[in-house]
Parts: sequence; structure tokens; C-alpha cells
Amino acid sequence: MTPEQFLSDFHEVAQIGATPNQGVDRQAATPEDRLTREWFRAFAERRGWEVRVDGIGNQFAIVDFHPDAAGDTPCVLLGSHLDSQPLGGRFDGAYGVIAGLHAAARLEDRVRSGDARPAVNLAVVNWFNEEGGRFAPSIMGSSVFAGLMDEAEMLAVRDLAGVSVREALEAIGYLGTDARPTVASYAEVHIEQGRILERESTQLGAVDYSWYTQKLDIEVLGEQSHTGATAMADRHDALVAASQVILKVHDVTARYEAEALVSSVGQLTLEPNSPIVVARRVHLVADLRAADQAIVADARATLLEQIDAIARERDVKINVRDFDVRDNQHYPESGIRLAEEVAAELGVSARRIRTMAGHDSVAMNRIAPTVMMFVPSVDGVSHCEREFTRDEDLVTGVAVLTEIGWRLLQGALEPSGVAGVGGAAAGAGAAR
Ligand code: HGY
Ligand code: MN
Ligand code: MN
Repeated sequence: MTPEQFLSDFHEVAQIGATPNQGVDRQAATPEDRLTREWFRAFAERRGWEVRVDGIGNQFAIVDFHPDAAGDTPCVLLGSHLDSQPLGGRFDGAYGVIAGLHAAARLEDRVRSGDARPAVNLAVVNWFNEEGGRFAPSIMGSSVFAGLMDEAEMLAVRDLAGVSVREALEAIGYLGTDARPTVASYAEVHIEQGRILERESTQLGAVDYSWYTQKLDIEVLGEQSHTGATAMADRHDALVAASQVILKVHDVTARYEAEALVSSVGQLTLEPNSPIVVARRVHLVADLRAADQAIVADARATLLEQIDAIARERDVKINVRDFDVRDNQHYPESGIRLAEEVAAELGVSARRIRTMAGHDSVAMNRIAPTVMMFVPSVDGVSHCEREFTRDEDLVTGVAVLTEIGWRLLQGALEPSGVAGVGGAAAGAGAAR
């Protein structure tokens, strides 16, 4: 499989769910998501690979080097996610899945042309609902696979229209029952979604750790009333209180060094959302992230006090719940070094880099030796139609992922032999 074939495949998938300004809208378990899943399956079946779908919609293509082996031969797993944010970028996630498919094809060709058959198998994964835009929390499919989230609980999660994950996966025909592969090790290549590699003209980031992340689920409860006939003194306006909360979530970043904490409210629902009715309820989701967990903890404590004061001032009730809490993940030194070594051998400039964004590798790093890599993002933008990475950088990432896949097949990182855990169709083994 050549770099030209990779680019042709990548740009073909970018047409699925394409939006007017070069973005994509392929939210989890939508018809557009189904189309990319069909594309994934067609690629695998053309290669004669077995395709499996597990109980939370994770999709696997298995390159079986040991067809006569009894039981489930552990797999080196390569992949990422094909789902996107609403009006999102065509690179986030999809790049890593298509790179995984092409790396696996190149590795299979190497074995077919006589290179030593590895002791383990190889698989490519498209994780369900990494983005968490339609169904919260994010990183859902890989977290269920890793035993960090409960499958039944996640299948019951509903979107804003009240559709459950289970119903949505059934509707696209991807509520699977297949056994999860046993994972020896995992590697993922992803766009950086930041500016560091571009600013430093570096081709590859070897990710060493992930930022501490948590969401706050905030419910503001006021009282409906007539916008024209209710005296101001009598109002319990949930939207005014929510607006103050939103600004506090932003302003709390000023308590710390510049860029030490990032925070936003990205989702708001308003009830009853009528121009003639004072809002009775507002639901908000706030996202807090920092390299240092203590900063997130301090910001959270500050916000809880400020939210209490707003509730008293506005005479409304405000409920706050922590969720989607992800502590710092440190990737194994041996994997970071492997990425640096391979980059050096391939003449690719590389540096260590942290990730502020969450990824499926953050979940997988909890159960198997994991290598996470970045390629540059132009202007560092992501989760928007303007997201962009140059073809040559995409192609470089595939070459590095392929060579890393080869080393992992040779046992470069001690295999974990841990199966996908949790859920009905789980394999054996438990999270480390
Ligand atoms: O949560 C994240 O950072 C990812 O984009 N889903
Ligand atoms: Mn992603
Ligand atoms: Mn994303």
C-alpha cells in the first residue's frame, strides 16, 4: 500500500458526512457514522480480514497470522475513532483509523513476502464515540473496552433528543455481540490539535502524558414566568444565573499562570426556550483541564463557592455534578523511546509532547502498553471545519506507525495479554 493510496483513501473518507467548508459531521451512531463503518469493513474484507463489532459498537479488523491457533491470539492493536464533533474536522480520529488500516496492510504484506511471522496477531480498531459530542462522556467505546466504564450504563446514555446509545447503535446495525480481542499493545497516531509541532517545524510528537481533565454537569433551576408581566423582583431567572456561571467558568483561568488551566462551557440547553417565558431550567457542561491536577481541583473548589453565591443572589437552585474525570495518564517510557527511535531511523524530526485533548489511547494506556503519536496541525485548530494537516505530514505518520507496529509485533513492549474487559462479549483477562 503506497502513500498515494493512503491519501486517496483518506480524502475519500473525508467526503463521507462532508460539510460545506471541508469539515465533516459524523457524530456517533448517526447514518454518516454508519457509512464510515461500512467503508472500514469494505477495506478489511478486501484484505480478507475478519471484522468484529463488540457490545458498545467498537469495530475491529483482525489480521490473523495464526489461523490454526486455538483460542484468541493476542493482538497488537492500531487505531483511533471515525466519529466526529458536529461540524468537526475531517482529520481528528479518522486519520488514525485509516493510518492504522494502511499500516496493517503494509505489515501483512511484509509477512506475506517472507518477513518472520510474528508471534501475535494484528488488529485495527475504530473506537465508538470517542468524541462525546452526541453521547457524553467522551472516550466511551475504548473506556468500556478497557473496563473503565460500564457497558450497560453507557448503552443507556441518551442524547439531547432522548435517543439511547443502544437504540442508536441498533438503528445503524452496529450493536455487536462479538468477542473483544486480547490486546498485547496499542499504538495510535493523531493530529496534535495544538500549535507546538507546527511552531517548531517538528514532524512527529511522541506523547508522554495527558492533562488532567474533568467535566462539571451543572443544572440551574429557576421558575418559569411571563417575560412581560412578571415584576423583576419576582423573577427566578435560570438563564441570568447560568450566564453568570458561564463567565465564572471562563474567568477562573485568570487565577493561574497563563494557559495553565483551560476551561469552557461548550453545551447549553434552555427550557422552555420561549421568547416570552423567563427560563425555568438551564443545563450546562463545563470542561476543566490542566497539566496539574491541583489546579483543576482549586478551580473546581472556587467555582463551587461562586456558584453557591450566584444561586443565593438569583434565588435559584444550582446542582453541580463531577463527571468524565480523567486523571493524568503517563505513557510508558519504553513506548516513547520506541517512537523516538523509529522517527530517528526514518529521518523524521520528533519531540516529546503532552496531550491536552483526550484520546482512546488514554483509556488503552490503563490496560496495555501504549504508544501515542501526533502529527502537526496547521494553526493548531481542531473540532472545526478549518482543521488541517498537510499530506506529507499525514504520510510521515503512517510510515512511523507502520514501523512501530512492526516493532510491537516483534514484542518491543512487554505484551499485556489483557483482553477487552467489561460487557457481555468480553474476552478473559482484567484491566491492569
Ligand atoms: O475529550 C476530548 O478531549 C476528546 O476530544 N474527545
Ligand atoms: Mn480525536
Ligand atoms: Mn476530538
